Amino acid sequence: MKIEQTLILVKPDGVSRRLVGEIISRIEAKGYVIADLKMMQADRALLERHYAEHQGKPFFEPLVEFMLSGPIVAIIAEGQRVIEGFRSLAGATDPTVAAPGTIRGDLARDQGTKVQQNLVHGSDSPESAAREIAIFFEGK
Ligand code: D4T
Repeated sequence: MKIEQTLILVKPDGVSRRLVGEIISRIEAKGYVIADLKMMQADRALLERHYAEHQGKPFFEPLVEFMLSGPIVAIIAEGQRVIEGFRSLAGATDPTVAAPGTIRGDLARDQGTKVQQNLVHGSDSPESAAREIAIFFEGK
């Protein structure tokens, strides 16, 4: 059986707040394997591909601007049901209501910005994971 993989991003707020280690620790402590990892500065073309489903929504441009505002860390994590498991570790999109115990619930809050600064992204389905891994890790 092929072990499932997911694409995780530590967003610019996670890097600038020095939470990369904390976030990776939570992924590893849960038992998932870090299969690949890189720090990078995303460009607009890459983000427009990644967030294609959100094109035209009011938060799209603020989201792209936020994701361009500093370096991010792209991670491939793997393990049985890691897609679902990381979404659970991350917590709800809105950090104000994300459950305590989750990455967003413990470490993020509303900053009054046009887009939620919620520390992490995680793929939401096997199809998204395959698509997003190909965007951030060409050739994988
Ligand atoms: P990502 O994609 O970053 O893991 O977040 P989610 O899967 O939890 O949320 P998403 O793709 O629906 O949204 C992408 C990104 O946009 C921000 N956002 C989203 C926002 O600021 N306001 C909104 O109403 C929505 C839906 C948060 C994450």
